[in-house]
Amino acid sequence: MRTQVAIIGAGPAGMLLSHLLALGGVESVILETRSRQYVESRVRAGILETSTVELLKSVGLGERLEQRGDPHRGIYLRWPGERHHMDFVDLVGRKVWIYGQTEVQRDLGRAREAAGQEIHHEVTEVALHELQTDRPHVTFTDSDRRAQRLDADVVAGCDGSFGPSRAAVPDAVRSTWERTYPYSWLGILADVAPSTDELIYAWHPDGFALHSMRSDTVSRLYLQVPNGTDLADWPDERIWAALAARLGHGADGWQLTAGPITDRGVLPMRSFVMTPMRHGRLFLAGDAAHIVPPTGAKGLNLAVADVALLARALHSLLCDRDPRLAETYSDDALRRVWRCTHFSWWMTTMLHTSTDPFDTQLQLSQLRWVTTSTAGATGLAENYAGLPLGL
Ligand code: RFL
Ligand code: PHB
Repeated sequence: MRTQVAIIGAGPAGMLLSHLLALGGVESVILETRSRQYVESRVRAGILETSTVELLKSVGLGERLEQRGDPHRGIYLRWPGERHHMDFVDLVGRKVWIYGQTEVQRDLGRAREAAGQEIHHEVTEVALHELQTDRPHVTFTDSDRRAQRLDADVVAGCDGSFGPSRAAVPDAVRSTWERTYPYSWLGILADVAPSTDELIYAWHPDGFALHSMRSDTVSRLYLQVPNGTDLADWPDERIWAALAARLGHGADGWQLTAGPITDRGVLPMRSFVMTPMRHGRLFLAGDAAHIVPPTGAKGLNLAVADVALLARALHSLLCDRDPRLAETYSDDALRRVWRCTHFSWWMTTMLHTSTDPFDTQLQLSQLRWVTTSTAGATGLAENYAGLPLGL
């Protein structure tokens, strides 16, 4: 098999890249270890920045997003005795949208299917070769257990945090930066109308809690829990009681309504960046190159921002024989990556309860500052609602 761009991974980064490349007349083939059904039903991100929404709309992926996406003006920040609304529209003129990653993934799946995109699902043994030549190739075993070889001009590593692309960059030329956190999130999806109109981020001595949502009838909620938490120790009643206490049920008449839990999981928190995001003819995008803790709602948006840059760079490289954007891709993408890495770390360390009493006082001081100072609030709003693409 031969194509222009071999894309590894059919998550949002890989699927959107194939879509943008096709619009510019560049061919690609996607390889994915999971089934389409699995990829489209993974419950993950929920918040899209303005620039993500604008990009999706501008490339014909906005129809369901416009019908079902729920624009929010901002978020609530809460801690015992305090409740503040941060209005991003007033502060920086930008909104955010509630639109699940599952929906984005379905929109991409339908669009690529309609365009006849070649996607090999349920492949195994994906390996990257000859990345430093202009004839790289990828070998894999297809779903019928046949060994295959895909030749390409370029390989795009969009295979998330556990894929083989990142590891294909030799240790001698790569640098990694990492921070692990002493806590995880226990996340639930529940068949109950959200108890809030916009997201609530809550600091509480027992630990952080977040009230998010997917629709008028489905809520998404998270609790800070220690690393290594076993879901078996968290029956439904314990989850709802902890959420009620941390989110402030009963304070100023606010009530949290519980409901049947339909999905649950524990996810560790990690910050990770690998540089450069390019090695020869291999280009990394999304979680394959960087991971942020979810507190800033940045992971999916950052994957989209990488891919917007990468599609343009590959178009110039392959259609105009102009390598300049491909050469600067890593540095260009990393500016936003580090901004989002800092913001996600900052939101995480401001909101997750620490055992150090000094840290606790700093957190409360920071919360008071961002909720009472226009300068502080604007900084949070600008980062959360997201910078325009290209910055
Ligand atoms: P993905 O989505 O992980 O896709 C990578 C794909 O590669 C496949 N793969 C392989 N394919 C071929 N060969 C191999 N050897 C392969 N190994 C793996 C995988 O099966 C998969 O299909 O990475 P991508 O495309 O870079 O997208 C990144 C986003 O998925 C991620 O950053 C976000 O979900 C992060 N995130 C959030 N981001 C936001 O912007 N806003 C949010 O509100 C938000 N909330 C979240 C989140 C992530 C979460 N979890 C579970 C990690 C909430 C959660 C709970
Ligand atoms: C979500 O809705 O899943 C969500 C929202 C905001 C975050 C993280 C996750 O910061």
